[in-house]
Amino acid sequence: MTSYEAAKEKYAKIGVNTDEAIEKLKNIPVSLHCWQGDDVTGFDHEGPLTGGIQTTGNYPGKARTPEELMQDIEEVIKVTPGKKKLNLHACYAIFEPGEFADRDKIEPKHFAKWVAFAKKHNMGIDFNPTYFSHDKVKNGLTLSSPDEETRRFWVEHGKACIRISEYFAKETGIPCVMNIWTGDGFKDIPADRMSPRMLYKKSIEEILEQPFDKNLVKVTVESKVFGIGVESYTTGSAEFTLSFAAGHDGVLPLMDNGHYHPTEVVSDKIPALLCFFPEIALHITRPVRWDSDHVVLFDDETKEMAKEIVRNDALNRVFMALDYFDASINRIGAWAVGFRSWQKALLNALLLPNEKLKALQNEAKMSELMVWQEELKTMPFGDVWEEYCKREGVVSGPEWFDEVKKYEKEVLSKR
Ligand SMILES: [Mn+2]
Repeated sequence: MTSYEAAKEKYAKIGVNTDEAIEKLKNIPVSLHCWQGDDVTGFDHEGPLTGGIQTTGNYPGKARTPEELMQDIEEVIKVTPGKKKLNLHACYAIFEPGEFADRDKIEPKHFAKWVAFAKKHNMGIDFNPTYFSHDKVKNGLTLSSPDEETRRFWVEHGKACIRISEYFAKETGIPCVMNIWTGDGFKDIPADRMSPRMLYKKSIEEILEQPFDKNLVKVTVESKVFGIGVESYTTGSAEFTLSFAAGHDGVLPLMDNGHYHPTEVVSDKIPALLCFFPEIALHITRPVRWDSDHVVLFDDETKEMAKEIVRNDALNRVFMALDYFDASINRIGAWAVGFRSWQKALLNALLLPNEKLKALQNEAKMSELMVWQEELKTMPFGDVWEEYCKREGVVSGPEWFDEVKKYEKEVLSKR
């Protein structure tokens, strides 16, 4: 008997079918963020990353061109199991030599190479307007700027991104999640907290005037609590974005783990929002003290988030995307650890006897529930993970990193 067969029997005894869990996991798309490969730089500008976000570290070998970034993504695909979607930011537009289009003028053709890449790997594409790292960010504001010319520029950017998102959906045959996030806010105490929010509301409403098929483009709005240099006030706060999504048909709320106060957890917010929204979206990351965008690990909160999605039968209602960037370690290793961790969290959730646990709660058998929850932690999860990786054609143990080391030696170290 193999270790997998033994594990399968143990799980069967608690009413869990491991083969079914593996089959289900294979087909759950998770969005892989392109920006881990180049520290959120992109290809449409020179200059630093701005807008309240920051990458730390200067590990050698970062991708400098679209070709390098695509090559790196292929390396991540090699060492990670599971179905993927590609997540792009508008600043990753690819221009021909001598060609340039500013953010308000970008077109589908500037992303044709990404579409070809996604098709090659059977991936859908998600998209994000880029409201940072640009000289039209005026006094830290974009969509909530009181300067009409600035605000209009960024509204036009949003509309251009809806057109590009629809192009992605049509080309790949898979709906595109388009996420609106801005770092708009103030470093110090503002004199007027409401006017920027009224402008932000008006701006997103104007972006949504762009005609599009709501089945093809899922517009999401992401909240934030603060950013670097904008510690005192964020226009797109949790209450703002949640209310906006609730009040606008076809707009989904997007929650990022790092965008709440440190004792708040997204795992508890997922079921709260599922009571009201047909669909929601997530940016899965790991905040450490602040919105630090650390690599996702197979830790308690990550596990809890996956449990809430799986046990509420919401796998087809929650759009899952990774969103972190670490420049202090091998970027491909960072990418792959995060993707593998979320896969583990989903598999872990799929291997729980969720109906039994719910029944214990409903019968108020709380000591028995605690006993079960603790005993389940030592079930042979690793053997099922190993089998899943095997079926997906990737290495299950730490040896997967050998491939990344080889790639670092042969490719990254020569950049
Ligand atoms: Mn995010």
